[in-house]
Amino acid sequence: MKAKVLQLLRDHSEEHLSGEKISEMLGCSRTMVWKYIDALRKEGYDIAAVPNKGYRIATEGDPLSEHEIVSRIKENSLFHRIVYFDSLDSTQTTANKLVSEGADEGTVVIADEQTGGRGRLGRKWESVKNSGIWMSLILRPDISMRQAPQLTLITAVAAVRAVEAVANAEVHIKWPNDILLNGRKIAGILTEMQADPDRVKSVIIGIGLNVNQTGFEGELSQIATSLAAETGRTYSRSALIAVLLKEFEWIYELYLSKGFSVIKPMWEAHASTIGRRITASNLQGETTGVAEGIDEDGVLLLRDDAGELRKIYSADISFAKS
Ligand code: BTX
Repeated sequence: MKAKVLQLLRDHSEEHLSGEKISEMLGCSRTMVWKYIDALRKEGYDIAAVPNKGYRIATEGDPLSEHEIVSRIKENSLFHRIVYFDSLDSTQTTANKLVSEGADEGTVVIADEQTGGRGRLGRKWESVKNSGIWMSLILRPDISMRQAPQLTLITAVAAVRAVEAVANAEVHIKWPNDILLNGRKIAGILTEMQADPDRVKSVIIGIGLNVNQTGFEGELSQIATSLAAETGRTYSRSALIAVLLKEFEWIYELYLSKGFSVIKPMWEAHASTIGRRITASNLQGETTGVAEGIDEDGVLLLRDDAGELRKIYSADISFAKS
């Protein structure tokens, strides 16, 4: 209900909304409306009350809470359950626990801070408080294990579209899971799955997106960036989360009904890897050549220097000298 009050105030931020009107619209008593407003104010929302006119919400900062996020998500969204924490070790770990307890598709775990945020191969993902989007989506698609990596590419398309819509910035995807703005990493995607030998049981997609950081230290100062650092303004993370989930939902549904071939051109339109000379490093070693594209499964096709077309299933990519 707090989310509904918040949504109403935001939808009418140009005018005052009386307690009576809010109580009518939400079907609760005026005393309850007052209690919700009081609770929102205690959380830091600037809600003015003018006698005989009503309530009006002032321009917001960037608060993050379950009702703040829920208030921005459309009804009947695939993402019907938001599980929010001020601080977590890793949203992936919590999502894994929820999956083992039977959490259904469309559950989202979000934290304001992660103390043990992780990337691929056990790498650390810096996730400081008040600055980024650290979230994990729980999905239960009816796909084979071979198809699961396609979900990383789908998520990358959704993330790029969301960032471009909100920040009007041009963002690129570096295969498979890096999102780059002006050549630096603003987001990473970590896809983990639970599977039987032939079918996927559940997939947890972790998304880390740097939003309002003003800078990075140490090793990250050379490779990472945030939306705020690149565009010179700050963003509402909850609004960006809502756009990202909306983008993800329709692309995911399109994928489930029509297959990856429909998503492939959308991914290619944003890929910075294709046509470039790159080095792919993985447990098998290093391969340098020209990235020719991805195949129908989302596997990277790399023409190596001996002219042979190689399939790269997973690797770290760096751009090589031509
Ligand atoms: P990755 O293995 O491709 O990238 C990890 C590398 O990225 C690190 O070794 C470091 O060089 C760099 N890095 C670390 N933190 C940041 C940052 N904040 N911004 C830019 N670069 C950074 C990428 O793995 C996948 C990351 C997924 C993170 C999400 S957050 C929500 C969910 N929970 C969780 O623990 N992980 C995922």
